[in-house]
Amino acid sequence: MERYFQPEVELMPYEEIRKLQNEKIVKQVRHVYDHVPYYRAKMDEKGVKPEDIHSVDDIKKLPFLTKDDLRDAYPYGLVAVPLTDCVRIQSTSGTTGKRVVAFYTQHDIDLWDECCARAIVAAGGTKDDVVHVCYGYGLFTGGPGLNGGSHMLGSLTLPMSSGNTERQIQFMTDLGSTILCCTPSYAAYLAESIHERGVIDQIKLKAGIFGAEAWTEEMRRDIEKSLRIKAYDIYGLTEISGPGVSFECSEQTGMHINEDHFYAEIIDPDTGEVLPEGSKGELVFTCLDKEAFPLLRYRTRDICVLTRKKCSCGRTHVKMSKPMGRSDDMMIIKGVNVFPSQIEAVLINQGYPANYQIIVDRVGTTDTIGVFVEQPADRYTTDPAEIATLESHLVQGLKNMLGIQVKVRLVEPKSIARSEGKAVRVIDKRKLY
Ligand code: DLL
Repeated sequence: MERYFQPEVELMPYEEIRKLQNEKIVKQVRHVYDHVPYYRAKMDEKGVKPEDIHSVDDIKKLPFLTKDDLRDAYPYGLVAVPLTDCVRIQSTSGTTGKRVVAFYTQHDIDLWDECCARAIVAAGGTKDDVVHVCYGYGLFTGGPGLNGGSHMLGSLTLPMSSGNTERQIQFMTDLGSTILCCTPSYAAYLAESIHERGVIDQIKLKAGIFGAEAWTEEMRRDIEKSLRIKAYDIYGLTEISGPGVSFECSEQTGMHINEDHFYAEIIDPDTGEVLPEGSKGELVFTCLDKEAFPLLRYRTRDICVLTRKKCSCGRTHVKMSKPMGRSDDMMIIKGVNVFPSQIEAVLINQGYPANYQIIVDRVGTTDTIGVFVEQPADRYTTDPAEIATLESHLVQGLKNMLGIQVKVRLVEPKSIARSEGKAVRVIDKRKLY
């Protein structure tokens, strides 16, 4: 069993976690009510007072917060401490509308670093590791989060940031990086580039901590095989702190949520009703002990399932499944719900790399969906008959998975732009009309 960082909380029996959460939520709600007029007004409107909250069971009485609230209250409306007590801001990677800005006190940064340190330990990391961080640094939380966790653990940290693949590989070989932190799409690209340069035998990686975007089990297997590592998922969002809200352990069957800091619920996205354990629905987080930006009942729009099944790693914290795509990633095509991850699974199962682009359009009143798929470099063909056969296999596979007709066009290796951060998989032209 790997070395644990904080067994006293991570292996805590369920009743004790509950007790800790109950103590924290009472204080957290009082802090928010007293210092965030925006949320106080929402509570007042619902007729809920801090005195009504005695335990996490009472959380369901509280109003939800959504991304729209964050935009309404931009930039300072949800900050719960004087600005002079804040030491950092970070911002979401969203490209449309007003960005969401989150604030941190030093306590909040320490808490976040601790969560990321736990994630690195769960991936087998120790102070002897060389942690190569190529998530973006700056406003995006990926770089600063994993950087902070690696420091806290005492590992040698390489703050590479994203991009410059040549230099990434050079440092990786010269400095003997053992743990790689980046988006799964960039990990796949790095793997491809490492093999092209024929330097895989000089790579000392043993593990990767990949997150910030949806990725499939098929993609995990591909990356593990090509980089000869174990690949761990990590989840988080800027609004709640950043990466490390939850992370995978050696069992690789879902991510343990840091329940001593974040309380998770699953709700029906349409009615807002709290669903029982094991149900699929929208993930909602309540911060339990943050100072500057303590969001209560924040709707993530990520769809997943929670489970308390005993985990072989010994950790007792509740696990969330891989998000099955954001509720706002879901495309409705001819009335059918389609997630990019379903398409990716079909492609990888048929031996294609995860380099694809989905185009959704509307012709007259009919939705259409097509996908450009890169051919694998080692099986590249220009023979029209062979291409037609391969395309029709993919069309059939997608039909079986989704129940609708998807047009497929095989394209040359390397013709689809690679991403250094979060990959852009879908172009929905309907949104332009
Ligand atoms: O992506 C934080 C992060 C950085 C997580 C590095 C993991 C690693 P945002 O830019 O605010 O923060 O985006 C948050 O990204 O609501 C999910 O929809 C998605 N997401 C994050 N991690 C995963 C994951 C960072 N492991 C949004 N699997 C979240 C699937 C993920 N989706």
